[in-house]
Amino acid sequence: MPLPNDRPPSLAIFCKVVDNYGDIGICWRLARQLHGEHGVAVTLWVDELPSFKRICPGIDVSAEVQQASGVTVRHWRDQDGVFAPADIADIVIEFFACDIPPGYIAAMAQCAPHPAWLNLEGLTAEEWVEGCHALPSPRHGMTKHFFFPGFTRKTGGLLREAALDEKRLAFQADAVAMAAFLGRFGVTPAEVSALKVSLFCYPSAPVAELFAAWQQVSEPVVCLVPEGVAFDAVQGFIGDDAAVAGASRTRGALTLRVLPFVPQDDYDRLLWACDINLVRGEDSFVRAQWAGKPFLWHIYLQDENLHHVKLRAFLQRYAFDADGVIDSLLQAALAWNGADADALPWTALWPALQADMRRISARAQDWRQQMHAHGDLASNLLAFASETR
Ligand code: TRH
Repeated sequence: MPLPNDRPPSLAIFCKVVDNYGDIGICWRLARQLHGEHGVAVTLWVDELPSFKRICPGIDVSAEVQQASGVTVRHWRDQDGVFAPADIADIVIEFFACDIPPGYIAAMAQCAPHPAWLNLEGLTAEEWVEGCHALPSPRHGMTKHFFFPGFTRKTGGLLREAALDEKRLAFQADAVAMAAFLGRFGVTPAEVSALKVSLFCYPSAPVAELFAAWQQVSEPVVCLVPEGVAFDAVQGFIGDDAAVAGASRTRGALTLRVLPFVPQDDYDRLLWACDINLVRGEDSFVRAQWAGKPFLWHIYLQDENLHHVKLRAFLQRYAFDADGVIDSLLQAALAWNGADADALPWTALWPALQADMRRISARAQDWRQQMHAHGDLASNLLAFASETR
């Protein structure tokens, strides 16, 4: 972005935590990358620090202002602040259409030039996104632009750090490091060579049915689930002990291990170390795609089953290869999300999925390459901000 004295731009991200970890997860990932790779002076305004602390344990939940990985983190408490033009960043991002403070907008309007003002939207594979990405919208005498992440060249792409592949390949090439990482969660050497599945989903996923199916398979399955995820099904499987981090139970072919909720970078390592990843929401869904391993996505529930439309839009892009639709993957993905009224039981869906694992793996790797070609969201966003200012 061209600035008078060639200084890197400053950028403010406003994040309201609606629920869970995806809102802050995405904003934190973006903030870290913008600072670490592009030298941008980032201020991350976030209204809820305890959620932030779960994915970034160094966060002080009582601090008004703190530094984390070179990013200034400000506790966003109210809408009433008074700001001067000097307080305003060169690029202002409101995440998921959160309302940024009126005083901040008033000061933005006094800046010359006005800051680049972007509304960073949610990820969906639906086709209309291409038509809405980068659209301008006049506001308070300024222009706000919509910026959509996405799966095609006509969108902003997906968040991906420049060194991500290098880190993943180094980790996966080091069997000792990988076993030591898994060992931190109690995974034994014998379990390291079993089929390893990470589990992150919303409470509505048919987890108990999947556990029942896994108990009956011929080869051992080790399921690694962060504490609190699918709590009822996990507690039901664990039995009398509390389903807290460190708890585990083996029944039939399935060993279930409850993990602590790990920092964001360790969550990547978990995805890289597992053979299949069950992910959810937006950010873990994208990380599973960069991991390039087979995955099932549990989509965030929306009213009137709008999420089923979004799920199908993604599967239409993803669940096929040169030989056509990957039926086992499609069926399992729909059933996992309650989107198929005639779904087969998991005792049939899982073996079908496993039988196709080589094909599904190849598709995951292909897709990763395809997504790479669209650049990365942070770089795309900076380039766009520079054009609009
Ligand atoms: O937590 P999510 O369900 O988040 C969101 C929110 O619900 C949001 O409101 C909604 O808009 C969005 O989904 C679609 O799922 P998500 O997006 O995968 O975010 C989880 C974050 O937590 C992600 O950054 C990875 C991180 N994480 C860890 O750091 N450690 C862990 O142990 C786990 C399981 C996740």
